[in-house]
Amino acid sequence: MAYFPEVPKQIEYEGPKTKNPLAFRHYNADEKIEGTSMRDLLRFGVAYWHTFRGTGSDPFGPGTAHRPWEGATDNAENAKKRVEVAFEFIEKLGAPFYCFHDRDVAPEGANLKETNRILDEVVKVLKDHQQKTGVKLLWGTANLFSNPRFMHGAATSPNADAFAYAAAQVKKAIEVTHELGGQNYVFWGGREGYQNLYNTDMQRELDHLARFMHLAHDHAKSIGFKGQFLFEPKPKEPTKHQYDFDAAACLNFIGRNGLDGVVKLNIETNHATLAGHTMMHELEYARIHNALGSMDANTGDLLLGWDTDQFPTDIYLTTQCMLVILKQGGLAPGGVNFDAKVRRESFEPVDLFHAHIGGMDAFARGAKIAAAIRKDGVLNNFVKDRYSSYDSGIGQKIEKGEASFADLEKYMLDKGDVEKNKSGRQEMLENLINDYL
Ligand code: XUL
Ligand code: CO
Repeated sequence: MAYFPEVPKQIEYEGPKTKNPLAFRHYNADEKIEGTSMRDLLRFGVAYWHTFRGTGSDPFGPGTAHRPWEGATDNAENAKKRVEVAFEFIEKLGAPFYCFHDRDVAPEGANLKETNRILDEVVKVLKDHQQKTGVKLLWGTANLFSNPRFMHGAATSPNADAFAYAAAQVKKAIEVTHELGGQNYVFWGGREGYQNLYNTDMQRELDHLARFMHLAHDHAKSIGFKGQFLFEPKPKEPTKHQYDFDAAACLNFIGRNGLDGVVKLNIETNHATLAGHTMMHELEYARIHNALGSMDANTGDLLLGWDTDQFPTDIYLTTQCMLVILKQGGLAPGGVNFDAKVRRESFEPVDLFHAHIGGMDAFARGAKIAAAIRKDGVLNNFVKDRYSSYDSGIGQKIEKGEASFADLEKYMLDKGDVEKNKSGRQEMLENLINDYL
């Protein structure tokens, strides 16, 4: 059965001149960038929650999305049928990966036991489709935020029962991620944060969150799950203050709680900008700490201050992302997951294709541009030269730890003043980047 009859069997690469909206202009899976195929460099993932569960609802009205395959009830049968829809979509698009929360793929039952049983049923179908299509699971995660039991949070809830339920749920989610060959497991805070410090013991909540992660890691080890754990920063929404605020806050949490090397980061564009950072900043901050694991690709809106999760189309943005990703030599075992949703007004199934094709092309183009910039070495050479005063003389001594404050004082007393500063040439470099677009 074809759920997307107006879409050909395979979205093909037709090159930049094509007028076909259901074709790639830049994403050419086998074409190599810096020696790696685009398929293996970009490792695109489709987000089950937005693409197959998104309804287009907003606080002012119910969903608008026209999804003819959806039944009226959210039961196991529907969930299994939806897997067929999902895999038809992913296969036609040619994305190698998908990502899900437990509750995206399977609904809750009357109690935890039944919920787990339904999940197992759906996981069988997912596994079957993965085998048939070759589509792989980039990461799994657990939804610890939608059900009212998590009204105060999950691992950071003041209610120990909520912690226990969340633990049981994550245990199961790691197990099914393992069963499906998932290459990573994501922790996004959900409601792990607070609205008001008058009613919050921040110390205990943070300790509980650390305990939770260690327990998750212990369990992963005990079942032989070798996937990478990823923590996903986000500063606000749904709580006023999320504990996983940004890359720096997450890395501080990871380092302070003995989770170094155990947990890396999944960086999301709209979360970066909500935290007052550029995406490039967040990616680079994670990279220099050896913690850049994966990314959730999307974009916010300059005029709107919330998590709009739009598909990325801005070539500057994707070029900046790819400059960092290429510097790291790729994201594997992570990837580029489109944590993005079509607008409420784009309600037809084919809009899901237009959105993903645009996002994939934007990243492919950004990758080519970033590779060209790197090939010419202009930025690299400029930065290298800018710091060259540390390559010899007093700078080298500072970096090697061979100069004390007294030595530096003597050096400056002898010299009298700073010799010369060089221009940062910001505008020249910005012009130069435009040459490559
Ligand atoms: C929420 C968000 C999540 C995570 C996974 O803003 O980004 O969908 O990516 O829980
Ligand atoms: Co995300």
